[in-house]
Amino acid sequence: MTSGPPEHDIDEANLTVEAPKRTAVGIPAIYHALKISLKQMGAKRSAETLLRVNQKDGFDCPGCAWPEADKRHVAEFCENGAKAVAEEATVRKVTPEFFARHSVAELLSHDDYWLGQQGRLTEPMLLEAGGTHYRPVGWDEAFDIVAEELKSLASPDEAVFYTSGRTSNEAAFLYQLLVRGFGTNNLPDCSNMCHESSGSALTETIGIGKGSVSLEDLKHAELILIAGQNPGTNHPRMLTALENAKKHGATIVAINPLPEAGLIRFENPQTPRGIIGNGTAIADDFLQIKLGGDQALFLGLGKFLLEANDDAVAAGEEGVFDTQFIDAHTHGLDDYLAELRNADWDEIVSATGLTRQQIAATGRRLQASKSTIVCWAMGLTQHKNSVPTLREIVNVLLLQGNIGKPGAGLCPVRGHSNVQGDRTMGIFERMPASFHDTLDAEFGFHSPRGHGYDTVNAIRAMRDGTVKFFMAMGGNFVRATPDSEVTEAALRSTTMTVQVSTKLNKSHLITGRRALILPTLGRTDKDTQATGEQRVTVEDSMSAVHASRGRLKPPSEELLSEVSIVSRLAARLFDGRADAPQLDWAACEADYTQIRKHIERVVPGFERFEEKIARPGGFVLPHGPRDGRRFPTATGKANFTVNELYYPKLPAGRLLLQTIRSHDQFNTTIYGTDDRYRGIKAARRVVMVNPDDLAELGIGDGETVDLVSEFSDGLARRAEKFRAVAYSTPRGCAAAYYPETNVLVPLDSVADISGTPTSKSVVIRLEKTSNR
Ligand SMILES: Nc1nc2c(c(=O)[nH]1)N[C@H]1C(S)=C(S)[C@@H](COP(=O)(O)OP(=O)(O)OC[C@H]3O[C@@H](n4cnc5c(=O)[nH]c(N)nc54)[C@H](O)[C@@H]3O)O[C@H]1N2
Ligand SMILES: Nc1nc2c(c(=O)[nH]1)N[C@H]1C(S)=C(S)[C@@H](COP(=O)(O)OP(=O)(O)OC[C@H]3O[C@@H](n4cnc5c(=O)[nH]c(N)nc54)[C@H](O)[C@@H]3O)O[C@H]1N2
Ligand SMILES: [Mo]
Repeated sequence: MTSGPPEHDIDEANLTVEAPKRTAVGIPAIYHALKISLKQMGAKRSAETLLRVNQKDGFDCPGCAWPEADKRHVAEFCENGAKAVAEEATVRKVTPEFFARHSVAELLSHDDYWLGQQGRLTEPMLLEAGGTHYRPVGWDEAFDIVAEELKSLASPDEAVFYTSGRTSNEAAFLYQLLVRGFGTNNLPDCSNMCHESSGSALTETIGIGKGSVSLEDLKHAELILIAGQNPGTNHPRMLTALENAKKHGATIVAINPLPEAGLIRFENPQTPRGIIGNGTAIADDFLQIKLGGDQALFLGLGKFLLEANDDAVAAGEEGVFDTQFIDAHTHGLDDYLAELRNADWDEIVSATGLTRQQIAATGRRLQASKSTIVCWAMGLTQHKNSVPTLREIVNVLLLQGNIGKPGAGLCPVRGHSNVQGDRTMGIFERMPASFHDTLDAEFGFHSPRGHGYDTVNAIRAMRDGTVKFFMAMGGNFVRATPDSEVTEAALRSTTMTVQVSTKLNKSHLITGRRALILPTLGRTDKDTQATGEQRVTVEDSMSAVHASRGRLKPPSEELLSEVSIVSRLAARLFDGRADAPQLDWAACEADYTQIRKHIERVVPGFERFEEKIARPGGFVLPHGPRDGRRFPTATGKANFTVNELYYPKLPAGRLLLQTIRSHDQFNTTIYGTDDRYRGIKAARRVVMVNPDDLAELGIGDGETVDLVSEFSDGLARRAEKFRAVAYSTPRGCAAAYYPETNVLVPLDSVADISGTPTSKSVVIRLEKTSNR
């Protein structure tokens, strides 16, 4: 039934390449989900678990942040949700004996797949200075070690506290309080590498960094543009929503350098038709855009609408713009229109790699649509010009009044299941003054006001010796971050690294002088405290907050919840200090409703929190633009913006590399070795390249090459031994998987304004491996 972990690392020699699939999901998806789940959990635990994913009395799927539909299917799970659950609910265990058997050096020789597949962490472990092996350590001793280390720092700003996006609202709220009580705003999070560009662009233009649509809106949209997102793999349940939208007559346009399977055609395993039929064709049009060309595309779409508007007005017809909306709710139209008039079609065409006809066809769809939604993910947020790109999207939607009306709006599709909620709770290196004021009043202390480090600045600060202590609430910092070699050296130069984790990963092995692993409960685990079983809350991509309760017996009696870990550390660290936040940490640990009472008083939108999460499906947080076309920006209106056109320009013989997820991974967690929809099997070190580029570079399909990154700092960053695979992608644009390629992403190559690493545009050259 269940089977043990893999004995070997991935053998890249086993690579096979098949034709990419044209359809996503369907029966093979359920089959694959069950196969993985049976191996990790066995039949009984599989049934107990999978049937409770995203159900109203169950737990929130630890996978992506796509919202749950009101009318739930018996099993509201998808293949990748099932994999995420199996990964966490596995019966495999990493015990103290495991650490006694394997030295840190030996573990480090294994790949991410092997490490993650070993099972759940079961006991707190300590790596002493100069030690070769982790040894078990009691919780009390572990907290003492951390508290003493923190107290020994010359300044609280010498510490950074990272958060990944699975942490519950309750744990996140206490964690940021702990950190601010300690005296720093150094709270980088995975969002800095993810949707930070969305937050930056939306806060400035519409006054709130969150999406403005609901599932209901998607159902009633006339036009949906999906740009820079691969939902078939990363948000499979979104395909059900898109299928529904199609049933209601929506037109869907996919904008992507790669013809991703789910965007083309979708078979819904939850409906009989999906099982027997050919599925629903999702995209009506596919714009195979060049990497980084979306700013130019949306500029072109705005220009198209302006020209159509001019024509209509000249002919005495009704214009294309929603002038009522523009007059009442926006600011800056004239400057924007001047930008559009100045824009050059030839430049737009060459920046996008699309034809003028293709852009005009999408323009006509926009013109005809009374309600348009734009969805996006990492393909738009991880470029140098990501913030300007997203501002241009806002511009286009504002022209037609597509914000704050049914069936229309902005839809950034979030990654981690509670990454949006963590932000709402204050996990951010620069929260607004209003948050600090309320926090200080609630807890009778003075929180620091200076901005803290985001992820990239935290790495720089460790590298430069200004930060000496690193703690992570989940995640896998060393693998998720750019410039792996620089980041590894930065972490190694610290005096202590502390990882609160569920599963073994490389961040436990690339450590400061001393290191601690603090194992914790996951979403699926039952969380029992002094007053009984606890539930937590999470917020999805559409601002809906709901409760989540794990049901499974935790993998070890030794595990503490994230809330317990934070509370006990805080009690140790503050130990009666008069200037610390005034809070009964033990009472919060014993009863999470106490934490929710504080959240209710500090975070806007959480009034009657406990009562509202008792309702099935929870509640939706307020959102000015969505709820009433209220735009809390500096101008009090939605802002049109003017953005200098930027797009990547490649030197001859070079490629622009985007680093993406395969179908068998969740970020740095590798579930398996296949990227089924793209036809890549049994290996991960592949680089997908346009066949004409391969021919021009004199590289054969299947040949082994090194990827060499070229950046202005002149450093040679190299990822060795990748197989070149001919693939449908625009000329000059290549793709390979993350995290194997993070070594190529220069630390200083970040998006303007948001500081997000440019993981989707890395200039590389290919060198035949044998030539070295
Ligand atoms: N199963 C699974 N689910 C996940 C995750 C996972 O790893 N596995 N990760 C979660 C997280 S944290 C996140 S943030 C999301 C990520 O979800 P996605 O953003 O879908 O993930 P990526 O694999 O990075 O894919 C980026 C997509 O954008 C396209 N793209 C790249 N550059 C451009 C561009 O310049 N323009 C356009 N138009 N398109 C471009 C790529 O071809 C690809 O289709 O998924 C979440 N859900
Ligand atoms: N090159 C490149 N780099 C990227 C990206 C890219 O597209 N390309 N994408 C970026 C994006 S969008 C993101 S979001 C980041 C992801 O960055 P992270 O969030 O840091 O990475 P994950 O791989 O999601 O973290 C997995 C680890 O989290 C721990 N974990 C899982 N569940 C829990 C839990 O409930 N509690 C606790 N305490 N720990 C838990 C496990 O130990 C597991 O090993 O990576 C970024 N890096
Ligand atoms: Mo993400």
